[in-house]
Amino acid sequence: MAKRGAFIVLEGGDRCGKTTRVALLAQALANLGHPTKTLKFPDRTTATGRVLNQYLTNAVEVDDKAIHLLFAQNRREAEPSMRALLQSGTTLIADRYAYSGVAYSASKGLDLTWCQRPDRGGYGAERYESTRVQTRVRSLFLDRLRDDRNWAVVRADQSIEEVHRDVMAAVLARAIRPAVEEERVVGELWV
Ligand code: FDM
Repeated sequence: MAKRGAFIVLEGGDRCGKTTRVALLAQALANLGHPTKTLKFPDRTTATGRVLNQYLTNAVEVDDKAIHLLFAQNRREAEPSMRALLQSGTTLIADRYAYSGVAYSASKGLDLTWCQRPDRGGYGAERYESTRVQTRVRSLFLDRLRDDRNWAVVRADQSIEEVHRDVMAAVLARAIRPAVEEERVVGELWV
């Protein structure tokens, strides 16, 4: 069986530098010879993504549980092509994924385990940019989600080069090595 690609997710609060990190990481992994593609969630270009964009920019109101499921649906739409890319050896780097889904919805009071359900196997200017929401999201990321076996926490209050060094160390150890050296098939999140 051909080696599969790694699936790397960068999560964090709004405006913490994820987009810069994704670009730098993609370049560094490509330089190491790994075919690499970047993704961003929510993907605001699809039909579900356009509704999510309206929600995030306060153009429409949507029930908390309904919008959570729509974010999950937006990821599910991308799943077949992501699996195909991973299985064919392309490493994927996502700017946010299901951890944001859980942290942002749980920050509004939804049950954390309920929030994980739609992504389980088989299945500022913007609304959230307030200190109150970001503080709750941060503690959900750090206190409730960090024990996850896939998860590495990187301090963002360092220079761009220092953060990149820490991101690379985490990515090589947690994602690239298991994907490339163990020939595993692409699994499920939160099984
Ligand atoms: N967000 C993102 C969620 O609330 N749920 C999700 O499942 C995902 C993927 O959308 F406020 C929120 C997090 C953030 C916004 O902003 C996306 P960016 O600037 O496009 O990352």
